[in-house]
Amino acid sequence: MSNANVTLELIGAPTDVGASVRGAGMGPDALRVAGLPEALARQGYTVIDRGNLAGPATPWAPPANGLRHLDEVIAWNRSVYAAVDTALGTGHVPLMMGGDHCLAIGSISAVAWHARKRGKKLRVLWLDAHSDVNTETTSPSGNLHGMPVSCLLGHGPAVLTGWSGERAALQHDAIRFIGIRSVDGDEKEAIRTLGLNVFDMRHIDEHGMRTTMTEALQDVDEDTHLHVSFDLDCLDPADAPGVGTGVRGGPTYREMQLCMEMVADTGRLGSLDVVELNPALDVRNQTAEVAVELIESLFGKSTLVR
Ligand code: 4U7
Ligand code: MN
Ligand code: MN
Ligand code: MN
Repeated sequence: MSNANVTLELIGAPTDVGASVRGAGMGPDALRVAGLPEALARQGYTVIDRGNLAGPATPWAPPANGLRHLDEVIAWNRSVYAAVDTALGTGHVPLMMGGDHCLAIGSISAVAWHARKRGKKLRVLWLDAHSDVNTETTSPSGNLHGMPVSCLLGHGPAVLTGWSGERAALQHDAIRFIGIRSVDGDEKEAIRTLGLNVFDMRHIDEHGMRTTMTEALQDVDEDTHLHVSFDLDCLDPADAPGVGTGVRGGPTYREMQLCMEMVADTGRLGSLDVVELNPALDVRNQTAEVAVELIESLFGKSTLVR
């Protein structure tokens, strides 16, 4: 299928409701300023920018019962779910521009519903410095951007689970984590008991990005819907300073390029989240520009004809 027959639908979700550092709400516009729609159009895709979704302001209240801004997180995720559901229902590829990572609850729940309806095997690549598998009882912060994986596995607060039509949007073996290097004590326990597939930085150090991605993509086949949830703090902060919860020691720009190229090579990418970009902490929009270059590779841009 030529790229022109693929419609990419950009969906902005300008909120920092799940985070503790302000600024992720400016992410969608920073990606536009960095030229994301034009870059994808240059690759021949049909690109529709849906603009930004609306939702409640962030109250900056303390957590209640272990959860900060739960009502607002629900509202934003409902909007994201509806927009991603509409895009997939039209046969488009949704590209959700956050916003913080709590928005993956709505986005991936909608993706899971559609994958199941079409009899597709769903695989999720979670590119992140963090494992985001806290719950309201384990989270040291109460911030919901640290809990989306639990919600999607059916272990989060009841109001944020079951959106895909099943208790768990994802089975434990449907998600692969890449670039992890900051895991809270109780998250380590959860990773072990849930049997999650974590390719942490030590794994990438020892085996390299190429072997890591070969392993992570090993069961992706022609019946697979592949979703990438790209938290920009996965990258080393030297390359991507514009994030709220940066952690030293991440993949370099080149390693991340290879990761994206290997995903593109599968030809199975069906949906994408780009989250946690914080323009308030960025240096001349550098992180947004890096994100655009990586997304170009993710959608198949390469230096040579292959
Ligand atoms: B992100 C944290 F305690 N684990 O739960 C938490 F270190 O979406 C950070 O990956 C979560 O950026 C980071 O608050 C969430 C913390
Ligand atoms: Mn993160
Ligand atoms: Mn994250
Ligand atoms: Mn973050």
